[in-house]
Amino acid sequence: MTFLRDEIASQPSVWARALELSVSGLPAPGERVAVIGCGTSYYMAQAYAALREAAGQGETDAFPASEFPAVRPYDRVLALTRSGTTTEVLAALARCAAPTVALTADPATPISEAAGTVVALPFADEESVVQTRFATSALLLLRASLGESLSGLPQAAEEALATPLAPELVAAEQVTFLGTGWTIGLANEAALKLREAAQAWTESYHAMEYRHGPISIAAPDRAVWIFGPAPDGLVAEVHRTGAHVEHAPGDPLVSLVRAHLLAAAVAEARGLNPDRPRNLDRSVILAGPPARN
Ligand code: F1P
Repeated sequence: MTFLRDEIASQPSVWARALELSVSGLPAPGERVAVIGCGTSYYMAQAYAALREAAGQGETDAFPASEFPAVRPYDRVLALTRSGTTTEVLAALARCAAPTVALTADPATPISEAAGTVVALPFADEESVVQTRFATSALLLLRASLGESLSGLPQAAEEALATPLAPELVAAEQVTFLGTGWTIGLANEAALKLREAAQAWTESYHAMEYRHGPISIAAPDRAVWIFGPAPDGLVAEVHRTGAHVEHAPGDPLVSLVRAHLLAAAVAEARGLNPDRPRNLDRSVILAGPPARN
């Protein structure tokens, strides 16, 4: 058993704990908000930003922390960081004029000095370098703050964890993940998970952009995984390429948990330790002052 497997499996109970939290300091309706993070945390920022804006709660932009445009007049900046130590996140917060809030697994880190308000999810912290449950729990908490009713998701995740993956997915030589709106962030995250944990060849696209070139990659022994609603005709079109299509009904965040399972399964099939991915640490801590934009 790896930490990654344990942490993936713990998501139903960790999600239930996240949903019990009552937090303050998160963006209020009507505020103009920027959400920043790096890697997985950036992809969760993308998902939340799209959901918040779609919910009519205000203009919301997501940026990789390194690209945060500090000159723009935001009402609040939200940073996501499991470790609380990622250099680019700390540097971006230092340049913010607006009130800042950070979501972290570890408040005993520099993030607590850098952000005006800290929301901690220590019970979602992880041993594996590869993030799963912190990211999904943070997104769940943020979705709940938008007024979504999510009490059924822990049970749905439990069922998803108990359902075997299609053998075509585990054997696929390449997987492309697609999304629309908020699920673009999930597609990006799923693709990153397989690269980190399993050194797998993955790609991710906006679903409607997929026809504009990337579909050339689809072929037998490859797979396409669609998060959220599939654009009209796309599933049939991908089927015609011979690629396996994965498109589960239900909440797309639950589908992301199955992508976690795929990352673990492919790593195991390749004899890799997904807890300690090649060339990767728990967080990126850069020496010297980070580049400013
Ligand atoms: C962000 C991150 C992770 C990545 C790796 C390096 O960390 O980029 O997404 O998987 O572990 O760090 P954090 O700011 O959320 O701690």
